[in-house]
Amino acid sequence: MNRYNSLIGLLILFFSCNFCFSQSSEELWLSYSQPLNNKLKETYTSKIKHIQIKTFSETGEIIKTELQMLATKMLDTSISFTSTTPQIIIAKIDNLDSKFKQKINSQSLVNNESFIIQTITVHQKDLLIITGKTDISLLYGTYCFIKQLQLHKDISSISITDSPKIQLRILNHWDNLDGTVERGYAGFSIWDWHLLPGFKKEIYYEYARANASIGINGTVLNNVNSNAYILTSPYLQKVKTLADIFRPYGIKVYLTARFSAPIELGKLPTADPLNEEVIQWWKSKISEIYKEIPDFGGFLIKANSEGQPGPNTYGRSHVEGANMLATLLEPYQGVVMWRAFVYSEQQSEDRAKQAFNEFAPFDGAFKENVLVQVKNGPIDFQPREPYHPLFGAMPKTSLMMEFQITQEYLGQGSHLVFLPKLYEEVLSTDTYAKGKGSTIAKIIDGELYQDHRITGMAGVANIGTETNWTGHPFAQANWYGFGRQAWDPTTSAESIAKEWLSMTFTTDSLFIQQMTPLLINSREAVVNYMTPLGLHHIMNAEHHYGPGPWIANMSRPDWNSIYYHRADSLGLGFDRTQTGSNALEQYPKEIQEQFSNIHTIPEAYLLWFYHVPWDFKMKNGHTLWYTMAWYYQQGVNEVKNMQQTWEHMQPYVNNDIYQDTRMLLEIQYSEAQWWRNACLLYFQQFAKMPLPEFIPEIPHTLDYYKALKFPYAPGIHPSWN
Ligand code: GCV
Repeated sequence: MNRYNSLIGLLILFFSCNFCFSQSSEELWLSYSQPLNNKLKETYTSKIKHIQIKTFSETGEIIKTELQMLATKMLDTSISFTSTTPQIIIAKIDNLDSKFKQKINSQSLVNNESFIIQTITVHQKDLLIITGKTDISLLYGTYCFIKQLQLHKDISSISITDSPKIQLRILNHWDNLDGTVERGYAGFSIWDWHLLPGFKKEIYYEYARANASIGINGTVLNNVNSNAYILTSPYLQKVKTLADIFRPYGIKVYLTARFSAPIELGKLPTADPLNEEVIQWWKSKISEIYKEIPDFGGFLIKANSEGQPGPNTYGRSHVEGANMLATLLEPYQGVVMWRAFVYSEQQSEDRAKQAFNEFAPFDGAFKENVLVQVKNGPIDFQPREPYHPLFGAMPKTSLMMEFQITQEYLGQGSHLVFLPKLYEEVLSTDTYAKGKGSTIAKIIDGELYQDHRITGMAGVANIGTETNWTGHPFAQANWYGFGRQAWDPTTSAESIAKEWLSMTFTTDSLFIQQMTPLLINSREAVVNYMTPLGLHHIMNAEHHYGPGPWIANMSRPDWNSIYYHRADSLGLGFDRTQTGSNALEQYPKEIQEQFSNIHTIPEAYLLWFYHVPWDFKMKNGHTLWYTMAWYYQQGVNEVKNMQQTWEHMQPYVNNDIYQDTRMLLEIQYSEAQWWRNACLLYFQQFAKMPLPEFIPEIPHTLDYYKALKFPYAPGIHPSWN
């Protein structure tokens, strides 16, 4: 019995047992356990009984395992994998019989990951073909086919052709070698460095399976605040084990490389990227890596930011640093993902301007295998930011998107926030870079600048050792959604919500109808109760959880909340127009025109760009103060609505998830009030206006909120109302 046959048995046993006790969310969206009516069960069963898989690779075995799991768990049946009279053939296009091939439009297989699922008629009988150019495309096609069953779609005359629009679809783990996860809210790192390379934990296979099912094809295993030890030979053996596990799932491994590794590991006196010995050190390290991992993806680098070493340390530029590594990786088809999140040691006049100032002048200077990885906004993963002005400003550079899936600033492990809505907002934003309609999606998927050799999207992972992977059960949706939008950045948040809910819980239309708006509205809710109207970075600056608009004592002014909100007796907000830092100047003229008038700027960005008088008349006819209070209250009300909706969801989900989510929503409601109360009391000192009548009486003083300590002991989570 080969490894995969025994794996099939083990996985089925494992999943079935979990299911006997309670529906474990370890299976994520691949539990295949949603209720299914008998008629559909019979229809599906009759159509997938006999399948021929014409590939004998490890990936072929994974496809077989997955289909068998589907049959066992969803249909209470088993599949015979046969070459005689199959109902489904899964084969690479070159291995299809020519009589089948001629019925397939193979031209639409535009790249090595594209697939076609098509029903053809042969001798008056239906035959379903899943095909593509590579084994991985067959795996993607299989997951897509399985999804149709999970969504209870009619598969009788199925015809789907799909290709990823973005080449590198990558998770960034901020996992440290000691097992902790920076900004991780789901336990510890799933990489057990102490037990690797010997122990191949089942979780590694589960991780690969989940990622492959949503098209993620790369993973950066370690934190961007990097430890050079990951590049030592013993660690590379560990990395190799993971790479070997992930390869048949189409997932490449990448590492963050500490720029000063030649000093730390190579004992050189410098890490100057133009120094010959340094270059030789990297050359031999890269050769060592590729000997072990021939398809190693490349390096992700955080340089000269938040204390990380980088080329500037040696008087060299980002380009010199990135290109040195890129030159050495080029013979192996490796890439460098060079982060534009530069947060320098010296405080700048406006932190929001720094990345643009440092990177835009280098447009066209990076080598072809360098991607500049840019966070979605110019500050740092806030609930809402205007888009990063580098998008559209570097037409001769491959820019890669960096989203955060882990909820560092959005309630961490306890708030339900559906992030695909945030991603959608960013991806659909018009940069006007090549006229109207130049969306960010078109920049990062290469549509706008076709000569870009590589396209990419990264998501900072929210995965950890918690049994449900992500801490908050609904945070799974953010991992899922990231994968879907990395595959196709025009995928709507609503369609993702529906898919994820259906695949994870049930396709019941009442459930979907009620839960889809809950997910969709959850993002606006968090903006409203934390940072409405363009406020930003007013959280507690130490752990980034809970409100802290009063924070003024961090070691640097641009870590302080007061630096960002600038509340005073005149008004609120950071003037980034011509009269202030003029960060607005970094945006295209169409945006400048709209945003440089306080009456035409979208109110969602008002306080990001303007210092606005408290009594400024907003579009609703009320003052800024009144309107801001209204948004805070609106955020609280939205969470109450979420709670009320959830109350009715018990029949659709298992009791553990129901109770856990109920409790988490209670915490979220309580903390939405905490944000509202603390921020309003703090800002009221400057506004000197009464709280509007719709704000319930606040039972505590500002000093009470300032003195609160986080985290709270379990069971004594305070109520703020
Ligand atoms: C990995 C923010 C986070 C840091 C993170 C940094 C980055 O500052 O708070 O934890 O470091 O972004 O993206 O590099």
